[in-house]
Amino acid sequence: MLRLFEEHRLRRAVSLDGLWQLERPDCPPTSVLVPGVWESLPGWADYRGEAAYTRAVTVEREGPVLLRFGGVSHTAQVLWDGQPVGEHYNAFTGFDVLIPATAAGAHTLTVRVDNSFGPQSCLHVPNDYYTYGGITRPVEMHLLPDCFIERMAFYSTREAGRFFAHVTVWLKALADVPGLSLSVEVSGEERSQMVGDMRQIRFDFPVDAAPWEALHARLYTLRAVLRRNGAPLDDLIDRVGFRTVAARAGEIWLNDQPVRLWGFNRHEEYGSFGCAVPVACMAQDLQMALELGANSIRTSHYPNDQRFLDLCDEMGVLVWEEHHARALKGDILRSPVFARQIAQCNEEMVAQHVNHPCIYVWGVLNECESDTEFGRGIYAQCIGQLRELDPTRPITFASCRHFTDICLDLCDIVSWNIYPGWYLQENPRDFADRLIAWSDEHGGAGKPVIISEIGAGAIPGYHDPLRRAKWSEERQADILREQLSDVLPQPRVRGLYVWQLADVRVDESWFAGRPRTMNNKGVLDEYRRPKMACAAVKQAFEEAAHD
Ligand code: ADA
Repeated sequence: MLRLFEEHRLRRAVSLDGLWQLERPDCPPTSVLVPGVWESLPGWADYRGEAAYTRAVTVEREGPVLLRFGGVSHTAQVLWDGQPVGEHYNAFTGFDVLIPATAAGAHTLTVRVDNSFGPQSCLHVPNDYYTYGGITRPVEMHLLPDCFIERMAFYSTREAGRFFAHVTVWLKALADVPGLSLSVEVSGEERSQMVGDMRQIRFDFPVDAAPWEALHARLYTLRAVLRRNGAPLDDLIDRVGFRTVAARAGEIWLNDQPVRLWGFNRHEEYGSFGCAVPVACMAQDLQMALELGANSIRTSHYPNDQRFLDLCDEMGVLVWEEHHARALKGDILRSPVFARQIAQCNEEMVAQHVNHPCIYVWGVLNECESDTEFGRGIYAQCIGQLRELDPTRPITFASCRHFTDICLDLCDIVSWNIYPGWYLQENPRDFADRLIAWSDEHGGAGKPVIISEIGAGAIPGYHDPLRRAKWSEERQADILREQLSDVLPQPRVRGLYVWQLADVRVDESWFAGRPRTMNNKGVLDEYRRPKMACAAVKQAFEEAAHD
């Protein structure tokens, strides 16, 4: 299932996870598990191109059907009984395909998947992480009534110590359905309203609720029920937390208290499962990060699986969630395809993830062109769009344009990717001090600062007793120790993310700079075996927590 809890008590939602048939022109069909990446299969380890997934589906009754995909990497064309019914681009956001009228009985569902690079794919490019192929997140089929709940958005405010719930519910009608009413319920408070011809209905009401805090999560069930002449027709359930978040006066505020964040950048990837990370491995990642003293994760560099965010909600781990853009260059940024794809990614990320209390900030455009006037236009566009879609969260971007960035005035939190002692032969303390002083004079004054990436690489198991050799575990540990002890206590630094939690596969084009064709800056290897750097990071995070 797409989430870690039941989203419906009334609506019939069926999981389509399990064995599907996978085929491509030069290979016999094979049975594969969905979700998964095709790179896990014998003979498919480096396949880039098109392939088709097919399975039989039984629909229990005539009527509208919704197919809900958590993620397909990276382009999907969906066919129902051989007829095209929908398509989607981008591995890291989900999508729905609505089939307004379906006969009861057996049907065939086919998903044509393409993971190739080219002008039609501006977000998935050869990169410092791998673009896998496949249906990589869960799939569900929903049997719908003629009018149904499309989605709901929740946020909370606090006045005089009391929380207020703000809930917007979107309905979709496939036919004229009279006599509709809608109710929402959270923490024992219920509100209802007649629907008439409204398709977007908002409720605002006070609630007695305990706050959602970092590492101390309190979650509440929010349920919307649609009724026809009083009889239940459809419902939708989400889990929400009551909290406020803000960035002002140099601090990040959670429930009006300043918080300091430290943790890891994490790619959604695990050994031979690629980006289709099993939920047990997601939980293990969080447990290991917490054990190392982290209280926060950055979802570099794309929106994550809902189940990972569900775990963060439950464990009280604060999340920097990022849209999908890593170090994209001028020609891509100038393409109209990019403008469309990044706008769609922003829309889907917010619509799908807005209710997660764990997300405290949206990140955009990691290391893109924030030092040119043209690039500034793109940053302004993305940040403006996100502010409209979600006015309740701060916005940031991770920059490597040290001493040249011209976009810091656009965001709420200034974030720097720095690698002193690795790419830069600089003393970490001096470098961070100089950079932060510079950013304070170039649009960042009064804004909290996050060191969004810092780290060094090590090939797992490669040791140097002299602690000098590049890629040795000892050298990585020493560099990280120095970086963290220098940078974490910097008074303007309100957050820091080590690059990165675990090693990941990279595209072949990174061959020259990446031993094992992996990004080896994990403190864990790709199977979560700890490197020596873990001890250095744990000590630094624990010291920061006791400051
Ligand atoms: C960048 C980038 C990361 C990764 C890192 C590195 O800052 O944001 O995705 O590539 O550098 O390992 O060099």
